[in-house]
Amino acid sequence: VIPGWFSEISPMWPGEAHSLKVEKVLFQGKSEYQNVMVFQSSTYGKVLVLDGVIQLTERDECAYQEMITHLPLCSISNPKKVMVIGGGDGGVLREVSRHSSVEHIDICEIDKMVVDVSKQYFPEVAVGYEDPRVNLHIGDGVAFLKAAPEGTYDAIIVDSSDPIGPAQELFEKPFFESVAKALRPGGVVCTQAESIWLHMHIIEDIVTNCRQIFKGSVNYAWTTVPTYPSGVIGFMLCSTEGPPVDFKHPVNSIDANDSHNKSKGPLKFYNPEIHTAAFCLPSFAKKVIERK
Ligand code: AAT
Repeated sequence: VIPGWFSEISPMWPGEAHSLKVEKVLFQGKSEYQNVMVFQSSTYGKVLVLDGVIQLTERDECAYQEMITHLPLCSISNPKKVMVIGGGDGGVLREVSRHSSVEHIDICEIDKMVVDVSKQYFPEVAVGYEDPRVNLHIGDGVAFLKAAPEGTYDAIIVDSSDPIGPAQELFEKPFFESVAKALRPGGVVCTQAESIWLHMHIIEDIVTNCRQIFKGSVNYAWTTVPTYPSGVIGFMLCSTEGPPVDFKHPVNSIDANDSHNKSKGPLKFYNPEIHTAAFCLPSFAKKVIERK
């Protein structure tokens, strides 16, 4: 550990640790679920850390939040009812609310401290909460979805932390079963699905489960996020039985002139070309994911 630097050390990426220079620690607290920290870094703006793991930085959050949201929402026409699991910082909400067809957004975040800290230190991310279509539920996403009425959502976005700690069950089969039940026929899910460089075994398990549960299509996409372990992160995108969804060819675009959009500023990362490209996999990953 280098004095004055934050190093992200975890058994989920043994033998390596990405470090950022710390200008100032702005917040440190312990919630019912995890340690919460915010610091000002020298080169990535403010950083949100949960249990020693980076959740977002101001500089590169766009790459993650825009992709985890627009990959599913631009793959179907006129999404109306959207559910977000996790994502307490509000960044995914900010992106969902760019879609003018959306009428109702539920979010279920387990940790109220993440919501409060984000509103205080990350106003440009937490701006997502200002949309009147958003309904915030504080609680466990697993229990929330289990209790959700069947066939309700057009899209479910699982913006979850890593499977050590409160998010563990969000990577397990019963959770994916609840997701499938809560979606309408031909509805879509996009879940945070870790790194092809570090977590091929986790990805393999997710793919196996999803192929059994989602009778529409099952795809893996990825993006670059410099401050996430190995600098890349992936998403599992699936659809339920019903009207077919071709995730690789977006059918829905984001209208830059829409009033919902003007107030948020332009997209920084997502465009239709990068949407299609995100599904191209390196050979070593393709071999494992497409064999499943
Ligand atoms: N958008 C920032 C990126 C995240 S945030 C993940 C969120 O999931 C956290 O706020 C955490 O409190 C919440 N969470 C964890 N478990 C649950 C649960 N069971 N129910 C609801 N919310 C939950 C993800 C960063 C990925 C990091 C990659 N290394």
